Amino acid sequence: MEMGFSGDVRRAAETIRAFDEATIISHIDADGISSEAILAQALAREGITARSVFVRQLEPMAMRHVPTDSTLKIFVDLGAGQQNLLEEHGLDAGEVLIVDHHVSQPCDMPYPQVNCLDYGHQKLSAAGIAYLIAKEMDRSNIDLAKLAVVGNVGDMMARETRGLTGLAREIAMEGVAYGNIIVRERDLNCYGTSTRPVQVCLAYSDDPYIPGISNSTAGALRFLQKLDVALRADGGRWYVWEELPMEEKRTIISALVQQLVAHGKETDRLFAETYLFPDEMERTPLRNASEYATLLNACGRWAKPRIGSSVCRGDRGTSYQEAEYMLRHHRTIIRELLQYILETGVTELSHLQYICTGDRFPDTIIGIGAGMALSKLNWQKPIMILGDVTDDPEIAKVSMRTNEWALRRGIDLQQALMVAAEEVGGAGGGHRIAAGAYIPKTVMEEFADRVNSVLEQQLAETCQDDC
Ligand SMILES: [Mn+2]
Repeated sequence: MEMGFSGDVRRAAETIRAFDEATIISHIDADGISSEAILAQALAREGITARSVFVRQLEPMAMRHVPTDSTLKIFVDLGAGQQNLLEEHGLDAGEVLIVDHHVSQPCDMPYPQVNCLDYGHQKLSAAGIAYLIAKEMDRSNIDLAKLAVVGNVGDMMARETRGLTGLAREIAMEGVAYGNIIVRERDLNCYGTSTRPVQVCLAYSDDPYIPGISNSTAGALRFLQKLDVALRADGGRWYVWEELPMEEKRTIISALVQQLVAHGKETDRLFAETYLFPDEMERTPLRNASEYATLLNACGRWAKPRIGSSVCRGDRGTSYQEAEYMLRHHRTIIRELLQYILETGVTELSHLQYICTGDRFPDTIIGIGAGMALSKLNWQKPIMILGDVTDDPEIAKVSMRTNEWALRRGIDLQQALMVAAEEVGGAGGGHRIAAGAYIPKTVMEEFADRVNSVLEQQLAETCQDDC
């Protein structure tokens, strides 16, 4: 039997081929939606009928959407950490396939699973694995590499390394070979390079923070006007970064480097590898991986993952219009959340900072808010946001975020939330850098204290070994 990750991928493709019908159970974020779209298309091309079920989280309540029928149940971007739930639901090992990149839960039932974590691939998302399975089913599925890149970028696999690495990057290069991806190696590390006027793009970016430019559209415009570059097209429209000639991009980047150097700042984070999609319409959020992923996240967060999935499958009509509307709405609410956090202020404990947002914002976006707020607050302390859950008045949703700096010091949010949530009768999970939990609302403050002491312990343990 072929061993290793590629063996698992091959067996998964064989399992899928053995069925005529499948149910794909996936997560509502960009990675989950792109994973579902990859598998749904690969299955359809193979003549396998597939129905999709999207869930916010695979918890007991959500299990009722999982059918107990003769179809193959493919759990993607979830399932590894909830195998006991599958067993309780009465699912047999022969009718399940788990495609996941989250920490696996021990389970008596030997569910077949393709999980890159088991082989040390930390920087590959579920969409990447789904793509590898699709390609194993048929080489012609190489066109789906583009969606795998969207999923990987959406799951932050490129963020800390400022570009995809390992298998995720190999997949991007397959898209380059196919022709629907362009990789730009040392591009501007900025969000909105396909849709925002250059000065807006620069002003909205604060990583790295550039004095006089970050957080100031007027400042960014003054900066650009001093350079010899054309900022407007015929008719007065502002150019977006992506459409500037290479030479002008170089002029702007070297001026930005000078600006950073003049303030004694590092210039590394000014650059990142970016992924462009030349087959999409210019100046739309579908033109690059990070804006495409945000569009899918917006669909999921507003309970319309199927709209996102249609866009992934090529609908550029009604579904795309609806998705774009949700993206605009999404940005407004996130901006309000960030403002709320900064204006209200966080409670600082010794090893974390937290804030309760109550019912002001939907629980589906507080994680994004946490990530954005971290860079504007004390970045050395992980941030925790607690908020109400729409459909359960007794439960609070917890979202935590930290950074690579803290990970290197031994912080593991997944472990901290899992341990602390279990103690109060809740449940937690996720990744070392970003994790979440559901807990009873009555114990929010004790919970924050408890997580604080787990984090303290994690740091102490790492220091014993290394310091
Ligand atoms: Mn994922």
